[in-house]
Amino acid sequence: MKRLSVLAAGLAAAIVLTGAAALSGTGAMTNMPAASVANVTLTAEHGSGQHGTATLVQRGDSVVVTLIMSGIPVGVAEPAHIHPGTCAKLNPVPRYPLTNATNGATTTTIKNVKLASLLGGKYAINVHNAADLRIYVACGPIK
Ligand SMILES: [Cu+2]
Repeated sequence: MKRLSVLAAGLAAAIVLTGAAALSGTGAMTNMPAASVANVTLTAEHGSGQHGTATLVQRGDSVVVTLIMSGIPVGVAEPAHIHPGTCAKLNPVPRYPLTNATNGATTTTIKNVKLASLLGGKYAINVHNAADLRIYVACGPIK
């Protein structure tokens, strides 16, 4: 059911975007609004078996990040952040902390940030082992 609801949310976002483009009255690429939704796939690292998705949505001056993970041990909350860099070469200093990741959805509102500034492969979302922060258990690039 979780996967279905994620698909439904993505579909709803696509419909909203399509509607916004239609209402803008122009199809010219140069006049297209900046992307307001970004989807990130987090894959397991270091054999953690943990993976997930993140959805970043621009809401006014804030970006709302919804992180949905699976494979995290029951009752464990793992630190998660947006870091500069790529998953292959991550700057260890977080740029934006996220709400700790659990099995299920966690949501963070990052104030005063434009989604566009996070796009283009300059940042990645990572999740850390709760007992040893140096161990990354999952990572996904923000494209
Ligand atoms: Cu981190």
